[in-house]
Amino acid sequence: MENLEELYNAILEGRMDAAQNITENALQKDINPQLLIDDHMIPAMDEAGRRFEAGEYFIPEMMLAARAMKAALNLIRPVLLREGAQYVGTVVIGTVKGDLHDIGKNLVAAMLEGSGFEVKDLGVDVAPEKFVDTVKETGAGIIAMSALLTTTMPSMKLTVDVLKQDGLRDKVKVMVGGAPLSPRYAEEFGADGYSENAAAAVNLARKLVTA
Ligand code: B1M
Repeated sequence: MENLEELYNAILEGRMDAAQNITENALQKDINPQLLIDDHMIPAMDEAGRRFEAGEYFIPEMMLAARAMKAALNLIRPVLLREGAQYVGTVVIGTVKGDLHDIGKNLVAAMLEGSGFEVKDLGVDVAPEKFVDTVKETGAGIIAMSALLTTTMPSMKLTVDVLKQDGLRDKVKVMVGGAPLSPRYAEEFGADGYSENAAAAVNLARKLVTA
């Protein structure tokens, strides 16, 4: 059995090669990828955030941790895709304007793809108009927005406003997530749903396409 505690340490300490090796070995041994993500990888990023807040970590340490996390996630993504289902709908996803955090968004995108959604991933720092223009181009039924900073959350409401201005609000569902958000905040600015994590985001997207 792989020492999965080492995966936590490798990500927290920003050791990308070690994080990749442990993940590869674990996948070869058929260890559930969701367990790797939920029990080892996300807790490592949470601890990096705690250390940052406590002044024990600075931006370079956070960037190294993020790099190790992304490298391990890149190995897991194809496994999530292989377990995919039939096409259920198209989602336009991105991290909102001013925000560069993309690990949670990438996780949500990969799990949506693995569940049969076609995903148009616009990356990070996505302006409200860009979300809406992409909906017009693709005919997507859902916009999925991620924010990790309290200062960037208002961009989500601006996207809803642009949808309204363009007469598209009743044709497109809006779902949101990210650590500083809450169901109440999402409801207040007019989103159709909030989810706390990637698995819940898949369930929500499935509900929204049939609503
Ligand atoms: Co930043 N950062 N960061 N950071 N960073 C946080 C978010 C912070 C909480 C750290 C802290 O102080 N404890 C804090 C925000 C405080 C606040 O606003 N309340 C913070 C700050 C302050 C900053 C800077 C401003 C620091 C500075 O420059 N002074 C700066 C901002 C840059 C910018 O965006 N403009 C900054 C920069 C960075 C790095 C670049 C170094 C790096 C990001 C690298 C990258 O993403 N490529 C980074 C990191 C790594 C973090 C922490 C440590 C980890 C984030 C992460 O990846 N978590 C973070 C602390 C923390 O969150 N514990 C922190 C793992 C990921 C799987 O979880 O993204 O929450 P998460 O996603 C979850 C759920 O939220 C949910 O599902 C996922 C799990 O399944 N989810 C969705 C997310 N999106 C969803 C969408 C959905 C549904 C669910 O539907 C659409």
